[in-house]
Amino acid sequence: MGIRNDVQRATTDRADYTRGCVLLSQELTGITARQADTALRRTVPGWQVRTDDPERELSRWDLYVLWHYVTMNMPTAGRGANRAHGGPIFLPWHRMFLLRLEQDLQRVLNRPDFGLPYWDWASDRALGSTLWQSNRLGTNRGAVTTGAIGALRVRVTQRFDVRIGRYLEVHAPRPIERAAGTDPDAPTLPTKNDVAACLGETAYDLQPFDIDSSAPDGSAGLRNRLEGWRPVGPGLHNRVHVWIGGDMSPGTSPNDPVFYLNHCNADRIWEAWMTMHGRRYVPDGTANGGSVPGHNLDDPMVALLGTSLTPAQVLDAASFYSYDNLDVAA
Ligand SMILES: [Cu+2]
Repeated sequence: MGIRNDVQRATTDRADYTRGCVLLSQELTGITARQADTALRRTVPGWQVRTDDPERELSRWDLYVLWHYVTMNMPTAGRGANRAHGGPIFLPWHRMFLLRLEQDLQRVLNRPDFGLPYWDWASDRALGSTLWQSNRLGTNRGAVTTGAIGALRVRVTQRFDVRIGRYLEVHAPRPIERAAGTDPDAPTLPTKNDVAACLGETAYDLQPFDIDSSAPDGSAGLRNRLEGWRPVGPGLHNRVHVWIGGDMSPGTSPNDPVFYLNHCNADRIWEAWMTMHGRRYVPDGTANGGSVPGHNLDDPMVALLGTSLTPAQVLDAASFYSYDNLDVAA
């Protein structure tokens, strides 16, 4: 069982993490762009993969990108909601997603006790932070071509076309791209006050269990505040995506290793919240507790790699990993 440490403090874990990400992006699966296209078209009518080379192989890393994209494009009831975002399922689904990547990293690193590191963005907010040195996570503006993740390659990118809508492009391998701090919607990273406000939420989630979840007293529920839709968006998790920009913006954002560092910190805040408020989750699928199919306590979550889990099965992280500390707003 791994301990999840601060990426800025845990030197060995950071080096292992960046090395493991590159290894997974170099591990070809035998699954081609053409096969991914066939599978996608079979899943949902109108979905497709476009490519200049149907025989191009996807890496293990690319399968996570594909998994995230697919789940994000499976809508559920509620405004802005899908099977992984915009509703209560957001935190448990990403917990399962990170768990699978963590297990893959343990395998390629041959380190069964490896724990995914987290990035405590609220205490590491500078554009010039050492995190962005080439021997850490690489530059936060432009293409990441040198250093620890300079060899990581992106092959799967979300695109939009007015005639066919959203689609996936499998293209020639290229480096990760970022544009930190350039989007006027998120000129800065979230603050410790923002994190403290998450811990102050007493409900896990609120009606209508989507991106509008909020109450007249200003509360938004832990999930909606931490995901970053209310009371002011983009906040918390969403704000980190928008602040980094580039490959971190679209549904293919797991291309960037920073995706997992951000989600690991969001998961840590959720864990801190449960330590304070109890391991509570809504909706439970009953008439009284509310029901949103695909988001309920015992609904199986969309799993492309590994077996599916339910929110109930991941509510207690202790059976999978632990955090070095839960002083998330300190
Ligand atoms: Cu996501």
